[in-house]
Amino acid sequence: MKVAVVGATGMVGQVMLKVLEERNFPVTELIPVASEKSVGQKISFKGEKYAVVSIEDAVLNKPQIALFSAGGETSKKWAPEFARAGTFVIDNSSVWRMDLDKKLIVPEINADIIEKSDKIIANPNCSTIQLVMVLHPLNQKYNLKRVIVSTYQSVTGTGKAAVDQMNAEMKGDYSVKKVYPHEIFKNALPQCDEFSDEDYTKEEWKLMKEPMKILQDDTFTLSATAVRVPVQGGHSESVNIEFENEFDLNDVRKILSETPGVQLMDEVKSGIYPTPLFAEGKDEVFVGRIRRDPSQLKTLNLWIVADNLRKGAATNAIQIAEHLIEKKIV
Ligand code: 11C
Repeated sequence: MKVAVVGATGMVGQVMLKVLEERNFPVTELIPVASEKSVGQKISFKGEKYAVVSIEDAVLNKPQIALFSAGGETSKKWAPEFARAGTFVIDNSSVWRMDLDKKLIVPEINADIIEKSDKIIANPNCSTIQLVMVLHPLNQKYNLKRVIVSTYQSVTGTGKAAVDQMNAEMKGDYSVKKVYPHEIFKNALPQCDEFSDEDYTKEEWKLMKEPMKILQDDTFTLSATAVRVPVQGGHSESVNIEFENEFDLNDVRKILSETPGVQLMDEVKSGIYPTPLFAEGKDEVFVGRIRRDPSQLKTLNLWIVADNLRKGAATNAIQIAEHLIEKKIV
């Protein structure tokens, strides 16, 4: 496969390259794409050096697959150009996710809806992916009624400049350009991304809309609060789930322990529950702290953690690409 990675020098792009290598994805030619200032820079991949090319040159090269993680504006302008050239675009930005003509895919849940005509496929938001990986199997058995999620999102979700801000603040240096409206070190900001409709942030709206599309189920409601915390990598979520049906807690644990891509870590007596440090660099979605909500019937609380750059972005995108190959769509 001729594979373009658009945004190859960015945080997600770098993890995409690593995951392509690790999973031994059948890359015959890598086309790393980045902004004009990086053109010509060499990228190492599987022991070879590849020169970064411009996006114009990458389209002309007609890759079979293009993994995009270069921001919404680049995706909006260039994904259709690649699609016209016959490339399958797997896009990590938010621009196509809620488009009625585009599929929003988490492979373990809904890869079977992808068709040959789907030339632009959307990768969901990182905090959405880890949430639906847990909601989906429970919805199938017990039927979701209402979900309340509060996130604890790491700074890699914002990008390199945010990591630089946090690291500088840790050293007492407050001179670097602030990415966040407040200090992030020793802090918690109830704001991920910009504020939008009804005083919710864009991140909260993604969390409140994308799950219904992925699960193809609009019969449940979902309310979200997204918080940025001074964690380098890995997003955590505290989730309150009300079901239509009565559930059995041991069965919930059994279902999650048997769900591909989900790893149960729920032994509180031994201090076992997931943390972002543990999840860093791993592809699974980790779940623990599963307990009944004593304030309401048919309701439970749990805690979900995943590496936002892996399953939340790069790994999910590459799993979609693997599905295209496996089903002979590409
Ligand atoms: C964050 N979830 O942690 C965001 C990053 O729509 O793909 C990814 C934004 C997106 O801030």
